[in-house]
Amino acid sequence: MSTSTIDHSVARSSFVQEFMHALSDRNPGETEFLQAVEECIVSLEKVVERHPEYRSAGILDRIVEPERIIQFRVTWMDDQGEVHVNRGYRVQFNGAIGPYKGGLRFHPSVNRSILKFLGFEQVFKNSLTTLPIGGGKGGSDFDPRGRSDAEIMRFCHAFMSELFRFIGPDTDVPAGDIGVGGREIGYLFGQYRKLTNRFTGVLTGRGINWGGSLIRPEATGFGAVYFASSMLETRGRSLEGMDCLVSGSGNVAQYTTEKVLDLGGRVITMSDSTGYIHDPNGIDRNKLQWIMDLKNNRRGRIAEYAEAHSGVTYHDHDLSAGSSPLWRIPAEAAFPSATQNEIDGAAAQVMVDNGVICVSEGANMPTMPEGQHCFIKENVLYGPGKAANAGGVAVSALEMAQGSQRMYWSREEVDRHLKDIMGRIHKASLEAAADYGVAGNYLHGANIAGFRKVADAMMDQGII
Ligand code: NDP
Ligand code: 2IT
Repeated sequence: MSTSTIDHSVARSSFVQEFMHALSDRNPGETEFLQAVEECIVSLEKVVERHPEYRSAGILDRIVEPERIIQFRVTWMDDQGEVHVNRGYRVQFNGAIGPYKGGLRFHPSVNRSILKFLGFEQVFKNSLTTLPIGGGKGGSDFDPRGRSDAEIMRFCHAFMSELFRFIGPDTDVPAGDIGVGGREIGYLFGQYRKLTNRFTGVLTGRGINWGGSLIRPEATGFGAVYFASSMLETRGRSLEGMDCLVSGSGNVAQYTTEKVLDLGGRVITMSDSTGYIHDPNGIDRNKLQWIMDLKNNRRGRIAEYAEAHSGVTYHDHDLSAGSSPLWRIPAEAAFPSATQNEIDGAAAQVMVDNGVICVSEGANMPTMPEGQHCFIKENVLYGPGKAANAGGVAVSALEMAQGSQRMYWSREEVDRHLKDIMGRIHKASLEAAADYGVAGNYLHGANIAGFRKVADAMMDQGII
């Protein structure tokens, strides 16, 4: 047991201040990346105090520097014959424990900072899964909204025409993220196969007829709910009968809602980038199916849900102006599942005041630092994204294993592995937190548990 404990206060130690000062000088303007690192380094300070060998081997300085960043031009033609140029990226952040692994995001907000924050988080998350995968992330500032199927296909083919040189089943294995689902993975895989003449497990989230895994589409949302259940269990509670807030209405939000229903809870909100719906009667299975059709096939706005169902209210929100009013609706559990920085300090305080006792992050870094402090101070069961949403990448790694074996596992078998992995992440996070004197703090616990395995692998491999 350590004698040193981690400081919960907002005030930063001089070690953290100096580290962040140097990092921000080296990475000017990369606010999301700096935020993700700071959130982690506060936990790691105590680890390097206990393990001075990490400090002398420069592990912290190395772990915040991506091993490689690739940036490329993506040129494509729209349906009217107009030529467009987008930026494509792949951040190969850390490969110490396995091939780089992480999603591709297609969204107009994508830039180096966002992909570096996501890649950095992915290193710790992938380590927590206990599976042999390093961390990476990629994507483009391409905006898929309003684009035809043919345009999406041409963009994906153009994107892969550059990316294919840098990835491979033992090198770097991308998957989906915001704006990249089964359809896009199909087009990306087709182009990779054409260019290389190889059918390999170079991407995950593949279709079930061409190397995909059952439960991969469901895995992130299911996993976030399994994680919430484990957290609630520590207080003798369950999701049964609980009102839950879900944000987003994409892949993660949809399967979070499905699993909450399986476990007897009620989801009363969902959202998209333009607004949110509040359904006090709860989104039942039929209504969820309706949302899946709306979002996955018709590609419409969540506002349409309020027009099609009675007793539902819809409100616009402008997320650039602050957290969505969605978070002001009284509930007991919350599953932020849209994007980063959705919950600020004020929104977190309102959630706590209104009865939220459990927050499980399906999205990556959805809670801002002030919000995290509020949840921890108020003793909320707070599951940070790198632990709570690790189910998606975990089942991606199971897809890689099935592909290597040329085998398919049943739904039940994959789901059993997923539950087991989420349970182990929960346990490892709790144990690491207790070991460092911050029992019950999943944020520090996940950072520390994820870090140790990568740091030890880097030590074993020498100064590279
Ligand atoms: P989808 O593209 O399927 O859905 C994203 C949802 O979030 C949509 O409802 C979208 O609204 C909304 N959204 C996206 N960007 C913004 C924004 N800037 N402001 C407000 N709303 C926004 O993505 P996923 O469900 O796959 O991803 C959601 C989150 O989960 C992300 O943080 C992602 O990194 C994380 N994640 C995803 C994993 C996966 O396996 N897919 C694994 C682990 C984490 P609209 O429909 O209007 O675009
Ligand atoms: O953020 C994430 O973990 C993902 N987008 C999934 C990555 C993956 O490789 O399945």
